[in-house]
Order: sequence, then structure tokens, then C-alpha cells
Amino acid sequence: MIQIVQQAQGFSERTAIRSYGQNYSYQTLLEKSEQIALHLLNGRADLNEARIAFIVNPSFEYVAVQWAIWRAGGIAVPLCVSHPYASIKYVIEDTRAESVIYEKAFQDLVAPIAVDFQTSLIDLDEIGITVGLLPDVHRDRRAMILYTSGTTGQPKGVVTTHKNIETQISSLVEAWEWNQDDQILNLLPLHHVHGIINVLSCALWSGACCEFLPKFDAGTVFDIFLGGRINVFMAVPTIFYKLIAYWQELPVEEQVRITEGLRKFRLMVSGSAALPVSTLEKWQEVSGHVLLERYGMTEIGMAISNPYRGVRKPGHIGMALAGVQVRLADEEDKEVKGEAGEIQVKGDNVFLEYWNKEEATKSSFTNDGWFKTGDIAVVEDGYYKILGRNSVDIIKSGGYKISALEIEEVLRTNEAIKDCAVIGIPDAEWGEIIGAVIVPSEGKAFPDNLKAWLLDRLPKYKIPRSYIALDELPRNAMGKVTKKELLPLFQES
Ligand code: MCA
Ligand code: AMP
Repeated sequence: MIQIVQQAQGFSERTAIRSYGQNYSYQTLLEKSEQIALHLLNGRADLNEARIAFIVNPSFEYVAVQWAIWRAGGIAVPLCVSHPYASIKYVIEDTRAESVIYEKAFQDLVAPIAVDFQTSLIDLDEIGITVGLLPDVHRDRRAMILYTSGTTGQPKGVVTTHKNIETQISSLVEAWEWNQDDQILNLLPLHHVHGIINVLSCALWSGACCEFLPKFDAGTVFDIFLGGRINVFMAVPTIFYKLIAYWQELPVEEQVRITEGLRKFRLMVSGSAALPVSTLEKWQEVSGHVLLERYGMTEIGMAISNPYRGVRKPGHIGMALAGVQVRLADEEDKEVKGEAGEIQVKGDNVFLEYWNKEEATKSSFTNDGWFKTGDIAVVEDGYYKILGRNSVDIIKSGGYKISALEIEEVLRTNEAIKDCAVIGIPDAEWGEIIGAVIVPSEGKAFPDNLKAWLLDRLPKYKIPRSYIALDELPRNAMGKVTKKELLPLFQES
């Protein structure tokens, strides 16, 4: 049986989820997920890795659907609740999903799927009681597909097995000493590893409680913290930046009240992007905690972490987690010691494949089976420190990984745009913000309403925030755009 489900049986009456002000026990989660699983099976013995996509806000229902797909032997494909139809359509097409389970709020958004594909739509509210048996799902089977941007234009589906997921969860539970008295606030999107594995699944694996806040809002977060229930918090650096900015505007008595409340927390973690030392230091002033910074990736879960007990080194991501092999390698994939190299990772935490992309899967591993992360690091006093990435085309903004090439491809379909180049501009709040250099088509002005046009084609967090118009793009002798020359243009403007 799927291990996280099996363990839940031992926590039966404990609260698993708190959402929209209501508590749900592990027993209720087991019952609801069984009911949905039997509905999906509809008399079949096993879904046999059929892809089931779902679009449900962070809530008890989201978890029940996720577990139901696993328990019925399917592959869970969570859809982002803020994506436009174009992005959702891409995932449905790529996975060839058998069905999409939707929450009522998304009924209009998903309606065209039934016309465009052979995919059935399942209204979550319409799922009734069915009787039957659930299959025994082996841990080597595929469990989940999460979409991640890379150095190719379109996002790739990262396939993890139950064994991968179990390894990713259990190594964090051990390293960060999760226990059943923990209560974590989850305000992260549930189509990425950070929200799904590090926060939700680690809590449920441990018999702890995961409380959802579907939309980030600094004031609401502090109100919840002052409620006194929550003792573990994990977020991306942008969220810590926003919380600090909010706290700094409060009257001193309020600041003190919050700081006293936060001191009682057991653990606070930052990840998904580099944590600026200034943010770490300011958060220490706000909360009394030295943030534990860790490093991970959709393809590997978490690989490197500062210690739970021991020195957390600002500006560093820590050491390899137990059970995860990490090395630094040069451009020929030879291990290097004492100098900078690419982080490469091996272990049961590492994903199985990119969905339907054999070549891309092959080229992301070395000949001897190490996964190539593309992140460049160095080891200082036993602690890894990230120096950068080996591609200028990957942008990290608000903790989201964004492909410059994907945005460029979309921009080039606008008839008023002849050419373009997209880059990341360093930014204290967002890590990077997206900048686009546009070369307007012959005789055309800079396109009107570009932002609105893009919003129909790309998720909000992939929309460039800063624009510059040029007559032509700077190129090297090979004709390749020299993106490094573009950054100063944004900084000057
Ligand atoms: C939104 N805005 C932005 C950006 N996003 N501006 C610049 N850059 C951006 N990236 C603007 C909006 O246009 C809007 O401005 C205003 O900010 C608020 O927008 P909204 O969408 O409401 O933003 P938010 O709710 O405040 O979102 C910020 C956020 C969110 C909460 C930090 O980005 C977020 O949830 N990030 C986490 C992503 C994540 O979980 N990544 C993990 C993947 P205006 O009002 O002017 O229109 S990485 C991972 O999983 C690996 C394994 C790992 O290591 O963890
Ligand atoms: P994703 O593909 O969305 O899972 O993002 C993974 C990428 O996030 C990694 O390859 C890193 O570039 C970045 N990342 C994650 N954690 C950290 C961190 N603590 N410091 C710097 N970069 C990070």
C-alpha cells in the first residue's frame, strides 16, 4: 500500500487538515479519498497509471483527490489554479489525461477541455458513494507529474514514482525532526514540490496538521501566527521579504506582540530560491529565528540542507541530506573538489523521467547516472554555496522557475513584435523580475496592451514586468543574442 496512506491509519482521529476554518481527521481523509478513488475506478481493478489531472484550490478536497488518484493506481497531475486555459490545455495535451477533476469555481475554465480532447470532466461535488476494492499499488509505479520550466521552450513533465516521493518525504521528516504535534501553515501553490512535498506531505507522513491559506496575504499570515496553533513555517524568500516589509510598517507594540508569538515556533525554513543574507538577518529580528535554508529541485525533491541542530550558515545551503548523494562536477562531468562545479545528484529521491521525453531525460543525466541540476556551487567549510546557474535562460522569480525561451516564443507570435529577448533582472523582493527587450515589427509601434495579450497566453508570474524597445538585438559573431549586454539597459532605465 502507498506508505503515506498506510501510516494515516495509525493517526485516525488526529487532525490532518485545517481548511476554510474546518478540521478534518486522518480518518475522514481516508474515507473521502477512498470514495473518490472508487468513483475514478468505476468498476475497473486499477487505473494502471492513467493520468488524472485535477484543479482544486488548496484545501481538504485537494488532498483527498491527490490521495484518491494514488490509491486507484493513477498518476496525479495537479493543475495550477491561476493558470490561463492555454497553460492548462498544454498539460492535458501532453499527459493525455483520462479525466480532469474540478472544483466548481473552475467549471468555466475547464469546460473547453471536453470539446478539445477525449478527456472526461468530473465535478468534485457530483462524486457519490460507490463500493468496491482498491488495488495494491507498488512503490515503483509512477505517482505524479509536475511541470517545470527548463532550457527548452515548453515546460516538461517531471515523473516521480511512489518510491521517489516516499524517499523525498522521509529524508526531510528525519532531518528536520517532524513530529505529530507539528502544525504547519501552507500558503504555497500545490503544483510544485515545495508546497506538495516539503509542507503538505511531510506533515501528513508525521501525523501532524497542515493548515491551508489559499491566497498569500501578509496581514492574514500574522493573524494566523498570533492564533498560537502554528509552530512550523516554510516559504520562498519573496514571502519572507513581504512579511518583513509588512511588519516594519506596524506600530512597535504590534511588532513586539508578533515577535513574541513567533519565538515559540519550532522551525522556519526558506527555499526555492537564494535567500539574501539581508532577508535572513531581518527575519531574525522579526521572529528570533535563523531561517534554515535548503536547496532542492522538482526533479530531485530536496538534496542539500542546513542543519536542524547545528550552525545554519547565512548565504549557504548546507550539506547533503541523508540518503542523497551530491557531488560537484566540471563540464566533462568529472567530479571536482575544492573548486566550483555543477551540483549533480543521485539517489532514490531522483525522478524517473521527463514525461514522453526520452532524449531530454537522457541528456539530463551523466553516463554514470548522476542528475545534472544546472546549478553551480562551491563547498566552503563543508557547506555548499550556490554561485549561479549554467544557463541565462532560467529565471527564478517569486520562487517560480521560468524559462526565458518560453516567454520569447509567445512574444514572437505577436504580429507587432519582430524579435525579442527575455532576461532576469536581479531584484531584492522577487529574486529576479522578468525583463523583455522588444524589437517592433517593420512600421509597427510598441504593441498596445501587451500585458493583457500575454495574460491570455501565460500564467501571471511569467509576464515580464519591465520592457525596453530596441531597433535590433545585440548579437555575437555566431548570431546569438548576447543577453549579458541587455541587463545594464534595464538597470540604466
Ligand atoms: C506577481 N507579481 C509580480 C510577480 N508575481 N511582480 C514581479 N514579479 C513576479 N514574479 C505582482 C502582480 O502582478 C501583482 O501586482 C502583485 O505582484 C500581486 O500579485 P499576486 O499574484 O497576488 O502575487 P502574490 O500572491 O503576492 O504572489 C507572490 C507569491 C507567489 C506569494 C510570492 O509568487 C508564490 O506563491 N510563490 C511561490 C512559488 C513556489 O511555491 N515555488 C516553488 C517552486 P499588481 O497588483 O501591480 O498587478 S520551486 C520548488 O518547488 C523546488 C523544488 C524548491 O526548491 O522548493
Ligand atoms: P524548480 O525547478 O522550480 O524545482 O526550481 C529548482 C531550482 O530552484 C534549483 O535548480 C535552483 O536553481 C533553485 N533553488 C532552490 N533552492 C534554492 C536555494 N536555497 N538557493 C538558490 N537556489 C535555489
